[in-house]
Amino acid sequence: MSPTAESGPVTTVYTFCRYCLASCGLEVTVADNRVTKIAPDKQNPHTWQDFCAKGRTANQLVEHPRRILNPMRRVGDSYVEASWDEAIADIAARMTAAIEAGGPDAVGVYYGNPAGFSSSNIIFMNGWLDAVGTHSRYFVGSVDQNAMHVVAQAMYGSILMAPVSDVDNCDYFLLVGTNPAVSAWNWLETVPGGWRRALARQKQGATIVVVDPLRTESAAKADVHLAVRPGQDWALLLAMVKVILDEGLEHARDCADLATGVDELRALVADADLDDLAARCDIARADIERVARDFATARAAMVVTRTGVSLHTTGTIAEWLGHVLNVITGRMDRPGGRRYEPGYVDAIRMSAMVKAKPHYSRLAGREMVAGAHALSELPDEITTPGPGQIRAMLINCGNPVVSGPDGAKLDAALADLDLLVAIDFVQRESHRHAHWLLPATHWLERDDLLAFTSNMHDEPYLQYGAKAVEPPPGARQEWRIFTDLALAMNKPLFGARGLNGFIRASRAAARVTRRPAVEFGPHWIDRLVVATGRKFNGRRIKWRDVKAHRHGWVLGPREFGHFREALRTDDKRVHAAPPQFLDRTRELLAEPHPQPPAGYPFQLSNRRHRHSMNSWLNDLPGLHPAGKGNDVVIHPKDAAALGVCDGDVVRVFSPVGAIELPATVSEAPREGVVIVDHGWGSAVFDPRGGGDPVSFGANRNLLIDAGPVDPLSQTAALSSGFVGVERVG
Ligand SMILES: Nc1nc2c(c(=O)[nH]1)N[C@H]1C(S)=C(S)[C@@H](COP(=O)(O)OP(=O)(O)OC[C@H]3O[C@@H](n4cnc5c(=O)[nH]c(N)nc54)[C@H](O)[C@@H]3O)O[C@H]1N2
Ligand SMILES: Nc1nc2c(c(=O)[nH]1)N[C@H]1C(S)=C(S)[C@@H](COP(=O)(O)OP(=O)(O)OC[C@H]3O[C@@H](n4cnc5c(=O)[nH]c(N)nc54)[C@H](O)[C@@H]3O)O[C@H]1N2
Ligand code: SF4
Ligand SMILES: [Mo]
Repeated sequence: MSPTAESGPVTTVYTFCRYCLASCGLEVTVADNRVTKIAPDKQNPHTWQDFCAKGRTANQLVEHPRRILNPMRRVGDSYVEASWDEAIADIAARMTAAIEAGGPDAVGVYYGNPAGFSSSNIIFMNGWLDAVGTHSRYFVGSVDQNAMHVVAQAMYGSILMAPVSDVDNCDYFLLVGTNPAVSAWNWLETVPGGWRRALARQKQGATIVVVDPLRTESAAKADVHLAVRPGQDWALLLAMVKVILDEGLEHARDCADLATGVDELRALVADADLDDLAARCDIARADIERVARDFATARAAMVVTRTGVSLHTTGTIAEWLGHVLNVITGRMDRPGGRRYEPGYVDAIRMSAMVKAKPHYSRLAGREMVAGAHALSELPDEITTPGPGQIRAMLINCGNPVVSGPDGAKLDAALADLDLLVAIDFVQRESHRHAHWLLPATHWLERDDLLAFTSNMHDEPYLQYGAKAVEPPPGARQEWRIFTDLALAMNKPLFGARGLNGFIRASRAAARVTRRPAVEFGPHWIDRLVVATGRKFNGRRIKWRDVKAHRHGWVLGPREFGHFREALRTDDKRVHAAPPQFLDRTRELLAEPHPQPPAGYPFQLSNRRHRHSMNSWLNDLPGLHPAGKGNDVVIHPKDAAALGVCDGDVVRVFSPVGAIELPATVSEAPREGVVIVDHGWGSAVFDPRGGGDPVSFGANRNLLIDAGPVDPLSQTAALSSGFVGVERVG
């Protein structure tokens, strides 16, 4: 029997951390329904080695002094607690009124990164959105991984086709725009302990190349560090493709058989000039040639691209060229390269079953990416009158005023709504104008299978995310909130007629039989997913075996040979040169070299820290000393020219905003680039106690213009906008 919170005064629960996709196995000690200790679960066969202070202090968020414990309704400038019945009834009535006045698109949603760490949340939220029939869907993709989705769709036929890294067999790592020493080896894939494993390969002779404008913790350990100009990875990677194709270093068989479009690539690179590309990315031509040759001729190699590549207006092309390098040098589905892990659930097939008609945004006219529109479009969609104008909005696990471009513009738009609902633990910056705050449960307080990340792990792996403690009585899981809203709005959940009646009946049956499991909920879906999942050793996985493997379960060996069968392109080949990417690259080649606009001579880049998780852990005293904020890191030569000394307070400004923060003078960034971590400057309010909001550091995304975006991924220049810097006082 797996222990639960009720089974005794002191219990140990084995589960996993759901802050990041490293998914570290945890051993959680519980006494009286309180978490007293969180340690790595060293019996977990797949993942615990990345275990960090964020996981260790997760109970501090559960016990956050400002945690919202019951639904709270705004009355004037403050909040009063209300019952769930009141909350659901009022929200449903106001959303229904918005729909009656303006159609289904009048109701919008933004869902952030943590939503992806709860299958029940994502599935039931989409069920509710389909019930409402709204296209006003916004998510974190346009400020994170959209470039990858666009590339995966065009090259492999599915937005979810995410190749995983075979780190332990790799001889040559080309890591572009990623800092795995800090962020762990994860994005739309996860290699637990990936950075240590790469360093172990390095000890055995492997080469690590890090491409990053900042000398990061990872760059410091690398054999080669290329300090690229922000946003110009596309030029660097295109130059490498050119060297490889011009010198005949490609993998002939894969170029002829696995991939289509290699001739189009040859034509593209024939039109590009190496010196021009080298000047754009500001890496010496000789270094580019050397790395390209070493990469192409290494026995086993991989390119890995991440947020440092995607968060620019050139992000999709750079992301694409990273995949191209892997494909043309024969790195797909080969040891030491990038593999496809089928996992126990075929998420690609599941996602292909949802056939949505393309939708173009009302004002910008852009098509959805991965089922959602771009965050940069949201403010105008709220404030511009006309059919389809958003009047009611729900924020599910997100802080878009801090995570997205031009936070001030979004903040003003959110203030203009007729209804803003936030589901979260605490009231943060983006929830400032909320009419309703709905208390969420933490992953320590809920069970979840998290099945659809199954093929992102670097080996077939399954762990049931058991809850460690019961949530506060007033908190609710998102799936329950979305189901209640669908029922109250009389809209059929999942757009499935008859389902609402069935849900009501199952609830009544659960009450009568006093068996909560009888109620329709995500546990039904979890069981179905496992029962219909892939076979291992010729047998289907049994639910009781899932529960029995408390420390997690490696279902079988890492296998090669699944990549081709997973392709969803019509011809089952990799499309190495999608025409829209060729066109966009030619556009970029025709553009003049990047020049800072007058008055804004620096490029603003970003980095992460081990103890921050985007915007949501920066106020925890267990992770950050009180009063700590972010700083702006400036190269000594730039600092000298500005007359700025280490510790001085400076103003960083752009055409759309300005922030003040202390300067750190350091040789880590390349000249002309200043670094400010995102995620800071988010107020944490006190809707229950009425205390003043607390806020640490500055929101650097106030400086990012939301106007210019990558036309393919719809991402703004989050990590390459131009700014000015001046000393204050
Ligand atoms: N300039 C710049 N901007 C960036 C980035 C960058 O590198 N540079 N990185 C981008 C990336 S990669 C990301 S992922 C985004 C993040 O962007 P977002 O996802 O919009 O923001 P987060 O800061 O992750 O905020 C998540 C919120 O969800 C809440 N939350 C956590 N767990 C739960 C839960 O289980 N239920 C509910 N209801 N709420 C929960 C937290 O309290 C927090 O308020 O930021 C992006 N923004
Ligand atoms: N500790 C911690 N871990 C995390 C997170 C966190 O917030 N904190 N967030 C999680 C999430 S949501 C995500 S998406 C992943 C992200 O994982 P990563 O993408 O590895 O995230 P970062 O550590 O920000 O690394 C991005 C690197 O890109 C560099 N960079 C910036 N601009 C450019 C550029 O133009 N070109 C190149 N080549 N490099 C550039 C930055 O200097 C930075 O070192 O991390 C996850 N893990
Ligand atoms: S936040 Fe830390 S403990 Fe949690 S999964 Fe990521 S690396 Fe592991
Ligand atoms: Mo992210």
